[in-house]
Amino acid sequence: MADREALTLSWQLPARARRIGFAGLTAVALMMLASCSTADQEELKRLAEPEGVTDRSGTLHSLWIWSWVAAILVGILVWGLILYACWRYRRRRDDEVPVQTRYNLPIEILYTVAPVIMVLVFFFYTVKAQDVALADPPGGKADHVVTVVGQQWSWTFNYDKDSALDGSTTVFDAGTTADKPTLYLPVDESVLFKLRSPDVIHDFWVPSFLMKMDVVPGRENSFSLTPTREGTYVGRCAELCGAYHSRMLFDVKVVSADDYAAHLQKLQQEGNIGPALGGSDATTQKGLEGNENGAGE
Ligand SMILES: [Cu+2]
Repeated sequence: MADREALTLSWQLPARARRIGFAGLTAVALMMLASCSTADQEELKRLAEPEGVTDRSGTLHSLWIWSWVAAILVGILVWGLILYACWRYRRRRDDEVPVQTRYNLPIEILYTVAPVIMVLVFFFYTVKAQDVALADPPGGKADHVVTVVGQQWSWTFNYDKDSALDGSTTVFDAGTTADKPTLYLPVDESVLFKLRSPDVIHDFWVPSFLMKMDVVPGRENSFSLTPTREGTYVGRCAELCGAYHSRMLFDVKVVSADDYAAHLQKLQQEGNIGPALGGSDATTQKGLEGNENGAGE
C-alpha cells in the first residue's frame, strides 16, 4: 500500500508548476487563435475546403462536411472502445497474462460487416452528389461550350462558336509553361467543358469548383456548371503527367457578360482563331525552348 502511495505522489506536480504550465498553454492557444485571420477562421469552419463558387457547390460541400461528421463519429466510437478495453482489461497485480489470440465469432462478424455498411453509406451519398455534379446544364443546353485541351505542359482553352462573338467563330487562348493561360467565364451563365488530351492523362482542376475531372487521350470527358460569383480563382493539373506537371497552372476569371465578350473579341483580333486541339496544333511547349530537359519523352 505504501508503495502505491509513493507512486501516486510522484506523478503529482507541485501546484505552482501546474499553474505555470496552464498559463503557458493558455497563452499559446490564445496567440494561435489571434493569428488566424477571418479568412482562416472561415476556412476552418469549412474544414479546409475552398469556398464553392458554382451552382453545384452546395451539394458537394454537404458531402464534404457530412463525410467528416461520419468519420469523426466513427473515430470517437473506435477511440472510446480502445480506451475502454485498455482500462477494463488492464493488467492487475498477480494476473496471469491472458491468452493473446482467441476466436470470437460475433466480434469478427461485427468488424467485417460494420465497415462494409460504412462504405455502402459513403458510396450512396457520393453517387448522389456525383449525379448533381455531372447533371446536364439547366434547360439541357449550355450557354457556352469551352473545349479544354490539357497538353504537356499547359492548357489551351477554346471558346467554341460562342454567342458572344458571331456564333460561328472559335477563338482560343493557349498557355505555355512560362506563361499560364487564363480561362474567362461569364457569371451566372452555364458552361459545358469538353476535355481533350493529345498526349497523356491530365486532370482539369479548379479547387473553387469543388470538383475535378480527368483529361484522357482518346476520349472526351465533359461536365457543366454555372459560376455564380465573380472573381479570380486558381486552376491546376491534378494528375502527375510528366517532368513539368507542376507548371500546368492556370487562372479562372469569372466576369460579367460584357467583360467576357470583350475578352473573346480581343482573342479574335489577336488572330487566335481555333479550334486548337493540341498535338501538332499546339503551341503549349513554347516555354521550354532551349531547355535540354524539355523534350518531354
Ligand atoms: Cu498535366
